[in-house]
Amino acid sequence: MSVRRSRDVSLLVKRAREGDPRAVARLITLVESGDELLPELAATLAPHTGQAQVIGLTGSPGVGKSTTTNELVRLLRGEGRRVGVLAVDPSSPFTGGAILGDRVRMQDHATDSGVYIRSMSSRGHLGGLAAATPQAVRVLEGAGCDVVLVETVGVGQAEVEVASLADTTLVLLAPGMGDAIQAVKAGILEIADVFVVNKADRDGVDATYRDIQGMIGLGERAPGQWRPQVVRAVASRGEGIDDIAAAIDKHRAWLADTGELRRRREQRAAAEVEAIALGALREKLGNLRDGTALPALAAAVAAGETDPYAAARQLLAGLGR
Ligand SMILES: Nc1nc2c(ncn2[C@@H]2O[C@H](COP(=O)(O)OP(=O)(O)OP(=O)(O)O)[C@@H](O)[C@H]2O)c(=O)[nH]1
Ligand SMILES: [Mg+2]
Repeated sequence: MSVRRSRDVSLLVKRAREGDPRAVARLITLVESGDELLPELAATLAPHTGQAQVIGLTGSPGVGKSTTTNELVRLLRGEGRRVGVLAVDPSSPFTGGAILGDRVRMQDHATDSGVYIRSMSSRGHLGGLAAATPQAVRVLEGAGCDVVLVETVGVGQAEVEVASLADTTLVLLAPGMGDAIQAVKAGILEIADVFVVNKADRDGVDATYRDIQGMIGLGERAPGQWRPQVVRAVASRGEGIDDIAAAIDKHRAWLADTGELRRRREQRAAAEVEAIALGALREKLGNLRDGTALPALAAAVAAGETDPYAAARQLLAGLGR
């Protein structure tokens, strides 16, 4: 059977580890669609994961995430590192047009076998993108990527969740978009390890830079806590990319020195386990609701034969089965 349609998880993982991009694509498709093979896939990948550096990029539409990603890929490839890129669209239920744009902007690396670029949407995954993305990151790790870059459009809570799966999260801003204020409102300030004021070739860059520094200054930080770095860039000209990389390295060193890296990863794993468990519970509960258990209990409660707490207890007991 062709790799593109294979359901042989061991074979696919083996091929992916050998660098076959079609096997990687197939595995991510399985993740994206919430395939029933996911538990087996996760188990097969587990021994090969936990080492890659995960970097998140988020920010308003058009702020320059893909352009910056493209430049970071170039830099990382120059260092000989294998790179995976996930462009995650939390808003679209299917793979849409924005993704095409990403392909175009990242096509510099289209023929480089050390780079794997993939767009993702939350087509069918039980826990949505927040649950699917970490699995996709694992696929890329399992396929031998040293660094995984995750790009998400900053349009709501989803990107906060997705960005929080990264070791280091970059939040991109651009002059004149009111981004600094928006960032604070959307709770982005809390997830940003590095702010990139992109499009620094435009008017108003100094004001944006000051705004964001001001916002950071207002935040309370215990001694030794990370203070978000602010870097200017003109991604479309490849300017400031070294500074972004330096800020990422600095954050990486801080993560390692303070034990925060491990703490973050464990926190993430906990969230992931919880999301999967909740997804399974919700599904079971849905089955109960559609079945006979809930209607029967509801009738009993409505008739005063039992109380809602006892009924809920019975319903929960039914979930264990
Ligand atoms: N002037 C200027 N334009 C830039 C800069 N960086 C990126 N652009 C342009 O901004 C546009 C959007 O860039 P993208 O990298 O696609 O932005 P994005 O954040 O990935 O966009 P979405 O994925 O659609 O949210 C493109 O036309 C880029 O060429 C920059 O530093 N200065
Ligand atoms: Mg993009």
